Amino acid sequence: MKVKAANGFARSLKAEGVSWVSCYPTNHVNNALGEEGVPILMMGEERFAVAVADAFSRVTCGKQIGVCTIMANLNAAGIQMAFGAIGQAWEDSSPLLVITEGVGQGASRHTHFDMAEALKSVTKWVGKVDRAELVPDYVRRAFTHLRSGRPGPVLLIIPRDLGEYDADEHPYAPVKGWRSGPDPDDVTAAVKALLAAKDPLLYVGEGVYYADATSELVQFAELAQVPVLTTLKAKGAFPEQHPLSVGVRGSLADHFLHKCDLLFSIGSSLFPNRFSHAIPAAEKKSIVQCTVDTLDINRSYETRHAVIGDAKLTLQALIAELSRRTGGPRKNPELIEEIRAGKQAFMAKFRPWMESTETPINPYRVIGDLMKVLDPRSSFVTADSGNTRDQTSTVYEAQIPRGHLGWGNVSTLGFSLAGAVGAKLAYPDRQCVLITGDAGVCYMMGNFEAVARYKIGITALHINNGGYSGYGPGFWGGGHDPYTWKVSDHASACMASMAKAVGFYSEDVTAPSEVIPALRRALDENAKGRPAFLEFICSHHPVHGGWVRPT
Ligand SMILES: Cc1ncc(C[n+]2csc(CCOP(=O)(O)OP(=O)(O)O)c2C)c(N)n1
Ligand SMILES: [Mg+2]
Repeated sequence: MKVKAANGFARSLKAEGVSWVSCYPTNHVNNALGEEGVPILMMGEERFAVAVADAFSRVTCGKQIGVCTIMANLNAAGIQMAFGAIGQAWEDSSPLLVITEGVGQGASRHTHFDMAEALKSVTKWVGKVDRAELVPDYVRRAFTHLRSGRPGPVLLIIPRDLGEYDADEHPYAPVKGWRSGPDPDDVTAAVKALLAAKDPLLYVGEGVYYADATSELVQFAELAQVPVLTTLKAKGAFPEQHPLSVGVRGSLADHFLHKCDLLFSIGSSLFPNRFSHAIPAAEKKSIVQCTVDTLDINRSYETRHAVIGDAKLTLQALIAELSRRTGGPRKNPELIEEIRAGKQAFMAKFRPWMESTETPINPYRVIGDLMKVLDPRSSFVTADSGNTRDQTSTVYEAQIPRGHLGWGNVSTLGFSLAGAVGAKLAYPDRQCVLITGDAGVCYMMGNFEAVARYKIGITALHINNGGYSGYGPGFWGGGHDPYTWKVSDHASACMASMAKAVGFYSEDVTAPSEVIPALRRALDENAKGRPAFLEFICSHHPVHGGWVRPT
């Protein structure tokens, strides 16, 4: 049976289990999706359309692929606006599928923007379909890249004028994706190094999430009896209430990073970016790096032992080898006590801020109260760029896989809204909350209408501290950019009113005693399918607990 190329494409997405596509006009594929019964989510602008699809891939750890369509034909305005969002997915290795139209046959001389070329630097693969019957081949190839190896975004260009093909002659079957397992000799060497170390530390990256290996991780950590630190992107991959968890950042993470003589890494690039730790005195430590991508080996540090392969297969092999050598589970009560005492000291420092009754409200109070209201077993929290990320990632305890979404080198303002929306679409039964600052709110407001229109019941917490606080004076002495920090004077700009005007439930919260009741009211509204926005009038309170830098 003959089918138009764009319709054949829409059917292959259906076969791949794609349940919705986030969109922005124009793209001829949008209509084909409508005709084939694939729901489209029409967003407020391209960057958000990309970011929601990206976030969906992230929170489902690539089990479901987020797909978006963007305008890019003779008018490349859409893809130009989307570039930043695709760039973020690329730097954070997120398996995102971006669909554009491209220019028709013979029309390329009219355009100055070569989108395939421009997007190559931020994609794993670019495919341009140039004959209708090649649609299934290209989709097959795209999903192979999306489901195998190191994740990353893929761009498919599907021109408008391809015509039709015969779907019986060119059928489509979904792609499963393939994994590779580690070399047994490397596994043995890694386990020997682990057993020979005095103070090993397990350093966990997002690869553990994508390999669906969080339970193997717990098993391995308990067997090895080692402290476990996760990157910001991997927060929650190891339950943070576990006696072996040292969290993401703060005094405990700091202590064990300095103390360890062996850093045993799984699923991390170990690239010391802007929002991760460097390995202090790395030249004096042994590094074992288990990763799916050889690109990461000997990249930032000398890797003494590498184990190349999928994190789940690697952890299974490590568990088997370690059990064989140790005869099964051991206990390390001194280590457990060291972590317990360290957590107690950590909390002794933060609790006064998390329970502060000062006004304006201390931002840590908002996070502390949020932790009292949310059920950690069935919720999702993400934070935006700025102090909100740094304050949340330090004290918020993520207890389940993807109970928190963090990111790597690029943390673009406003992404937290996409993170929460992606999470709510993936896990409708979870309470999904984003924490953002004054800059983040401005970056996301144009999309509130779409979130309300689709009845996506998420809650946005706006920490209004009256400034771009990472930069201002009064926080860290003079501030590094003191001329550019003061914004969001609540007397002249009320973001909660704006949110209300486009359909959100909203409140201004000025009293600490009102934080919990307001959170409850917002979550109740979410349960009815209405998004909520709470604007907290907060104090200028600095971030405590930083990223470890080289010694
Ligand atoms: C798209 C983008 N542009 C610029 C930045 C740099 N940046 C990081 S945080 C920030 C200001 C954050 O201010 P606010 O949202 O008020 O959060 P606060 O730190 O005050 O809690 C800026 C400009 C960024 N992360 N993303
Ligand atoms: Mg601010």
